[in-house]
Amino acid sequence: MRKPPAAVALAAALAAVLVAAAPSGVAATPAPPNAYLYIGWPNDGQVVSSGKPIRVWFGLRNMGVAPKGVKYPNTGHHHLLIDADTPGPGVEIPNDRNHLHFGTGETETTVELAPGRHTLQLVMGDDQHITFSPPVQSKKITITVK
Ligand SMILES: [Cu+2]
Repeated sequence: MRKPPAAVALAAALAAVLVAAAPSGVAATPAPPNAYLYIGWPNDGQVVSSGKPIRVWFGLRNMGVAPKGVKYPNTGHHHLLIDADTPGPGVEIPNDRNHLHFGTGETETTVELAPGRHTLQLVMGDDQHITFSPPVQSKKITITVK
């Protein structure tokens, strides 16, 4: 098998870099003015008992909740990030055990976490699970499970 000429490989690498560097916030849904997202419970620094579900309350002001797939101005749905960083504006929020989607419009949940320290943070996503611009996200809190 022949290797591609170095120039072709370089061009491909450069194209990959350009795609990765493209501004991601351009097409993001604009955030409603004064949107404010917060975790109502637990509190930052809270110590909770292991072995039982931890209730998490989602607080949101100046913005509405709509199920996933429903495009309506100034609405979105909640995402709870566990031990993860927010992805920034205009980015599709991953869907895995560290990024929980609440696509039917839930405003609270329960989670079970292993003993230790964990961070929790909320971020709103639009009808397509894409973060707003600017992002609507809560303060990241740390809790201890023991
Ligand atoms: Cu979502």
